[in-house]
Amino acid sequence: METVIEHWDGRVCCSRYDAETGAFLTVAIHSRQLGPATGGTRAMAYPSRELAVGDATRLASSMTHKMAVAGLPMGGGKSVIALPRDRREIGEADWHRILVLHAETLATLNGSYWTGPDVGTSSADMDVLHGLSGGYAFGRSEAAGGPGSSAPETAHGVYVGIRESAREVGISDLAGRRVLVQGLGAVGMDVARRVAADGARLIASDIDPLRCEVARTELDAEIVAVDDVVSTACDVFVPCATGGVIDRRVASTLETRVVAGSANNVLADDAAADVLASRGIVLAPDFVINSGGGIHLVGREVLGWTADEVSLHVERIGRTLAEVFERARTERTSTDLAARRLADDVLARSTQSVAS
Ligand code: NAI
Ligand code: PHE
Ligand code: K
Repeated sequence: METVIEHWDGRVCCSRYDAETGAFLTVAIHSRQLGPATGGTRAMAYPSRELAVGDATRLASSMTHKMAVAGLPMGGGKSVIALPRDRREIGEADWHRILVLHAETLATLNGSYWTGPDVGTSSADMDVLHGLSGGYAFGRSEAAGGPGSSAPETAHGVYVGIRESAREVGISDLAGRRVLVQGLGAVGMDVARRVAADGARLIASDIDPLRCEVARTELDAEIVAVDDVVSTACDVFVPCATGGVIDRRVASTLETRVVAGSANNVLADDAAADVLASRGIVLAPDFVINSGGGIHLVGREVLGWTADEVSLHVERIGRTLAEVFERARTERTSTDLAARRLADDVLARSTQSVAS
């Protein structure tokens, strides 16, 4: 049988199953060429273990690109905890047991990989993982001596990236523009507030009606049903929910000029980026525009930066995107490929390849 690993150029992928909770845990280390691998722990239900491993490996590769393009001295990795049911339906005791098992793997990897928060995990979970693993978790709560959530700096970077991407299609001011935010979570709601403050006409969607209600009453957002998002016309589409939103078919019908959001692996297939490019839709590559959270975690915890220094680095996402767009123009490629080439150049220049 052909497996997902056959299509992956990473270094380590290890999984374990826990019969007691039904959790299937995977850690993927894609590269350590620039430094120890890092990437968050994602906990959610998956239709199959194969899909969970596929998500871990793809997301780990993306982390390698994210760290390289952001100029951070870290490699790429990711953890996926495939749960037997929705995260909200996992009891406290089971969840704690799952964290204990994950921490055991982190301790075994002994610093080759550092985790952090992602979909389905929080700063409080990082407090537990840090304590039980021997310190291999970024993003602990401030109460536990950590730098707190990565979401605000991720949102900051996405906002900077939206502005730069809009400029690329000739939109210098968001006032009066239709900005569609998919997913009103920690990042999406923050981005929605920022664009609303600029006078954008906010359109929003979430599977959680309470979050929609907040956006409607506080930000005057027009709410669209979850299934109608990709067929709703807008100037800027901001995917901040899960990945895999834009496949070849969606890319060929999307009514927008810009795609710029935080969702990791927003493209569902290899053709989607080319289809967007052929239609003149500017895509801000996910691993560039959503790097603010990684800059916050690695900046504060590895490089000793202050919050202000983190903020300054996050502002640079705008210039990096401008460089990606320029490269896509001159090399006649999609912005996604241009950004990958930028990452590959950084990796090729690095000489610290012994541990890779
Ligand atoms: P979150 O879990 O706080 O928010 C996600 C939101 O999306 C929730 O409100 C959820 O109800 C909603 N949602 C889920 N499926 C949906 C659907 N089909 N349609 C509409 N809404 C849907 O997560 P967070 O932290 O805001 O992250 C959002 C995305 O950004 C994720 O893909 C994450 O991987 C990515 N990201 C987050 C970073 C961070 O620092 N928090 C950093 C880099 C990427
Ligand atoms: N999970 C987030 C991301 O995908 C934040 C994160 C960055 C977590 C780096 C760990 C390490 O960017
Ligand atoms: K989270």
